[in-house]
Amino acid sequence: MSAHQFTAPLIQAKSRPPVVGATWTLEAVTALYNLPFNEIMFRAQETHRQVFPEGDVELATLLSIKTGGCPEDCSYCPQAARYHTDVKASKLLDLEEVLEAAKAAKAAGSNRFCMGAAWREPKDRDVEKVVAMIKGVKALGLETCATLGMLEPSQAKSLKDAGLDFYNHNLDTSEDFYPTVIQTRSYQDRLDTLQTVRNVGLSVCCGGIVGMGESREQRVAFIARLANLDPYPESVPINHLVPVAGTPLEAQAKLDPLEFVRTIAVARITMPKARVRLSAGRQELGKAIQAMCFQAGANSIFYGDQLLTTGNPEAEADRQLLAQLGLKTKESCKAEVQV
Ligand code: SAM
Ligand code: DTB
Ligand code: SF4
Repeated sequence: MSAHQFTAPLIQAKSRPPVVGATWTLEAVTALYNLPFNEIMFRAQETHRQVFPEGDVELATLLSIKTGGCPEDCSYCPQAARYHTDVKASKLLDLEEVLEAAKAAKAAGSNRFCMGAAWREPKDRDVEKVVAMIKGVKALGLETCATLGMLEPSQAKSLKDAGLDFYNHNLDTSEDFYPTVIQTRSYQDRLDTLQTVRNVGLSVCCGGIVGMGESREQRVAFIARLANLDPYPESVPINHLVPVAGTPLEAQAKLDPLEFVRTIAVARITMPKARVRLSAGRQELGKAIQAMCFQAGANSIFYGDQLLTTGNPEAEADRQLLAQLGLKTKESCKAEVQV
């Protein structure tokens, strides 16, 4: 076969536009998951290149502003008070500590600073303190994100007025698998907070965890649910379960890494304009699987040596990986434009 014959069908397929504004049926998402591996990777790349031609990677740094002691029962979470893990509960950090961490994140090249608290829901006096943190972090020139649990409308409004850009609140899995993982709140509680957050004009960061023992069908339903949110989230963190000793999921069998890559690809195809973030569990994936995830359309990572309580690749290792793969960061792209 000549080179010309070989490239012709690829050029034809490349013109397929990203699917926007569609309702994703379970059948359509199942069909994507079932594609031959090279085909799903090709389609994810096709979508990714059309929507993000610069191919940059967003760097988000996480800080646990209130660790442990959480009253919820999320089976995966080392911060739930009822499980006996190595996590020590601590009180809300001071403003100065948060701003020091944000300055360090900015100096290391982060785009976004995400503040996470192990709360079921914040009290109004907690929100006041987080408002001061958001204002301080914004003043440093970073995008801000917070994940504080369920919110009342007035609390969401206070956060928005303080300059918060994103609120992270995950659906975590499919509606039918959810009660096997969490009993202290319902799927509808999560959807209600997401609506509250949208109503005040905040951008939504919403994703979940794979590898908790859910079936392929349940992963399909989870991704379809995210993609059918109207509008779908601007940021989609896909966490790989980190099985933490002392949690009910500590001995969960590991998901096949290629199934994780497929999940990233399906998220990219069904939510073309979202930043799809490789989140918890990235350290355990290794370089080759991470590289495949970037090929599958992931374009955001948590950057910094620590997530909330679990480990993350060292920032230097990430810089080397991105350089090895020839991937630019969002900050470096911005700098090029400004020159
Ligand atoms: N308490 C708030 C809440 O639940 O929305 C915010 C913090 S919570 C730790 C944020 C997210 O971290 C969870 O929704 C879950 O997706 C992820 N997460 C927590 N523990 C994890 C683990 N062991 N492995 C993977 N992801 C995890
Ligand atoms: C998200 O989906 N992943 C991040 C962020 N949102 C807040 C949290 C991951 C936490 C992993 C477990 C830990 O480090 O405690
Ligand atoms: Fe609490 Fe959030 Fe952990 Fe659930 S995931 S136990 S709500 S900190």
